[in-house]
Amino acid sequence: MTDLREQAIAILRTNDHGGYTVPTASGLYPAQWNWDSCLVALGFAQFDPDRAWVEIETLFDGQWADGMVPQISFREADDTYFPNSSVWQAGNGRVKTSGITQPPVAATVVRYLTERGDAPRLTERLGALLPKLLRYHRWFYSARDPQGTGLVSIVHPWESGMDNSPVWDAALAAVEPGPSVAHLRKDTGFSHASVRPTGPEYDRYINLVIGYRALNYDPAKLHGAAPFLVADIGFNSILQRANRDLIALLRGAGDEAGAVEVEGFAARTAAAIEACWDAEDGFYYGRDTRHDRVIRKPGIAGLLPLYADPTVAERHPALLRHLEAWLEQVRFGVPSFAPGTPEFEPRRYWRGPIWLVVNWMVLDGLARNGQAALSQRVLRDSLELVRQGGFGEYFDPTTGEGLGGNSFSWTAAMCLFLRS
Ligand code: 9YW
Repeated sequence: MTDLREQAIAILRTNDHGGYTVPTASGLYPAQWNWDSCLVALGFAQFDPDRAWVEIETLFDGQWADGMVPQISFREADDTYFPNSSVWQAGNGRVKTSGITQPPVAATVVRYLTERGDAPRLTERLGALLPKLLRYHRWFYSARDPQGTGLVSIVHPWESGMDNSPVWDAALAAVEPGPSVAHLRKDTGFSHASVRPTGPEYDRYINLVIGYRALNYDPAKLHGAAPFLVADIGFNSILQRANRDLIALLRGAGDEAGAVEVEGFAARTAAAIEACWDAEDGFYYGRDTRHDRVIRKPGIAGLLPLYADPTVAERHPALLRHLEAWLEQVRFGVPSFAPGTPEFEPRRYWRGPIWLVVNWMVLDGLARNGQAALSQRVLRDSLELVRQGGFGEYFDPTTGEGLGGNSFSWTAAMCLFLRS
């Protein structure tokens, strides 16, 4: 058997469709996904630094005039995916895209690539990307937090990247299902229906898209009209970490005005994330902005303030006790939702399975918070999962079985990155 590193490199090379990487070789996702591309760049950086930058550069070719970086850029035949570009009917004139975004890891990844310092034309490339990153972050605060609360809201579960997490159940149930799309779905032709989101969830996902399409994805209208409007704790933590990384990049490049502007965003968000701490449960919860209520559901997103802020563990050791309790109940960590709860399903997508990209955020956050032993535990589990479960899309925390799409790009990338 070839070495894991060689297998991971082969997967990234195979899934490289010419400057952008499809998430899987299986045909399940025939396009460029936003956070997949950024996280895949961390893998390319381990063997082809130039190609790592190209991944981010192509992603930003899809950026909209208002600054949004879309969830999906459609760059090839997309008939095996639903909803494809003909359903979304969106883009920036150059690239066909979806009309929503995804967790903004770009600035964090660009900082990592910059600090490695091993790519050709680095200063020039960073100089070209920085204004785009700044416009992206500005867009979040104007389009998705018009009241200046410090928390940005997502308008679709797909924006969270954690599509069918139980965290969305109540907010999504309040959305009109619209007509059934069961006959249009393509995903269940690639993966068994039992490990994918359900029919009622898909009907609502699509009905949201149709509603937003009718508004031309205009942010000024979306925030007021979106039936699904959620200030997710994971999304805001990822944005906050990216704010901090963007500040460092801007300052490093001598853009003091830009750095100060993002410091303003970050100060608001730091305070707002802290206000999400629930002292009674010892956990961080996001809010349903549309219905003005706390979402008291223990998803892995509640651990991500660790990734945003190195002082969380010191302030809230109770958060670590949750993680330890979760790890005691499964063979491998970290499950995407608290095991032992009625909603926990170890094989169904974001309702329990492990996703290595989120494992990276958790273990990185733990390490920055001085929790070396716990961080090492999550690292060991992550690499062991690939060793014995292969390069699946996600993994069953009770057995370690790889599930979903195969030869998965971000799993291969995390294997390379975490071994480095
Ligand atoms: C979809 C590509 C994407 C990821 C998401 C994951 C899934 C399905 O696959 O979304 O149809 O968009 O939930 O996080 O980016 O790997």
